[in-house]
Amino acid sequence: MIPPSLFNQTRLLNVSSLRFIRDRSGVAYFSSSSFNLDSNIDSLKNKARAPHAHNNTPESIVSKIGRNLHRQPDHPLNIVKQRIEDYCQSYAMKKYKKIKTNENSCESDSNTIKFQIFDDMSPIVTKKRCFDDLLVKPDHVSRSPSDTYYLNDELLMRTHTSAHQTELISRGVNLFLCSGDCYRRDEIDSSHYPVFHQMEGVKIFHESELVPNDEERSNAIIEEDLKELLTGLAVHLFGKVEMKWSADYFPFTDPSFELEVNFRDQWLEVLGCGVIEPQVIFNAGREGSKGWAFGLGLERLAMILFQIPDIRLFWTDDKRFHNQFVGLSKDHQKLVTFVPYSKYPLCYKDVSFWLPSAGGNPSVSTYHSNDFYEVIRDVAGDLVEEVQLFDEFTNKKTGRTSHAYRINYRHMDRSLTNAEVDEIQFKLRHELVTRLGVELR
Ligand code: FA5
Ligand code: MG
Repeated sequence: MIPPSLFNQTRLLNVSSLRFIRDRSGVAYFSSSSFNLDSNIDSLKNKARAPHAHNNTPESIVSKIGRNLHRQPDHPLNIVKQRIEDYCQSYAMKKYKKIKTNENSCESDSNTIKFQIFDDMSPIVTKKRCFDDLLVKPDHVSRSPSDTYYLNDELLMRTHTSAHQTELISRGVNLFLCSGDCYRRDEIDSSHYPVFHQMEGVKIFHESELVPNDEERSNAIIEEDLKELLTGLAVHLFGKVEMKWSADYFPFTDPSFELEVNFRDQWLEVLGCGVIEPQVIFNAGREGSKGWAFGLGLERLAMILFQIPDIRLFWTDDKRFHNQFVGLSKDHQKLVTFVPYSKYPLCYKDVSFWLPSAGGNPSVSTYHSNDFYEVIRDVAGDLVEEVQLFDEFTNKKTGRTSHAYRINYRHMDRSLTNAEVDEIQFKLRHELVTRLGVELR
């Protein structure tokens, strides 16, 4: 018999790509790829752990591989994912006509009328798919090991679901939604987490939907459709909320936009999107085609939808969190407002240090604040709610720079004792010296 957890996973899969595999106990299941069963999660994790001089992916990150929160029934990320998919399908049914490419073929029928859903593509991708194909310049900061978890010189943990754009477009998929866990060495606060979930949407237009030989008008049609879909989605999810479109920049789209939604009196960026650069489509082997793409942050949307105040909560095992969402993966209308079950006291500690200097030159430093955040995550995990740089100065005589940070500690499920936090802070100070070479002040 298929265990319930696996049944739930297989139930969500795209039937066309099912295949038969066998797990370690000899029980056979259907799977859409080799990545959604425990044994394959293990092999992904082992791949991520393989020693390499440029592997900068710590165990705290590797342990998140295969959690697949976006596919767990009744998890808020799964609920929001399903609601988006539902909305997009109904938009497609209304708006996109079936297109016959020629009299004898209805090849594009299934592609254009419904979004194809992908939600179990491997989070380990090549540098080519994640950056090169998307025209991210070789020296762009998003590629640097201070921002990205590398496994070796070729493979990395995907930093965005856009890493699947050229692969899927090259396979001839013209309308798709692709969700998955993404990994970034990022700052620490209530709306950033090093592992988060995105949903990519892509539509490649058929030439009959555009204006022949008129790039400007064709791009206007693409842009209008993109914004209509996404504005409609925001209204569908949230009803009346304050939102604003702004111009943005991505190397793989032009023009590019971001959408922000007002959440608890702050603007929260929920998505990036734009008209796909012709060169990206060329890289996918589909020269001359045109389309749009978007990337949604599923945590941010779920935070707004359910009023979840802290991004760390998505990873908790606490029943007081999960019980509040029971049944919602099936019931797409029901609205739930998350009721915080606790707000345990905050405990903050400050740390200040001189940055390490490079090659004996005090005014040049190898230090990157993302390295600092990573050490904090390794030592204190989810106990850290927020880290703020509150003082920075350079000593004119020595040329050395000092940083002072405030670290807010708070457990989501219980109170922390002062002694407990002191011990973590002590360990942290030690690790900062040994791993980053800073001089504590
Ligand atoms: C991207 O990742 C682009 N790939 C989006 C895109 C796709 C643009 C297709 C154009 C076409 P950005 O870095 O802004 O863009 O991230 C998109 C969304 O992911 C953000 O709006 C935010 O909602 C979410 N996000 C990004 N970083 C984090 C993080 N550390 N924690 C939680 N959510 C995050
Ligand atoms: Mg952005």
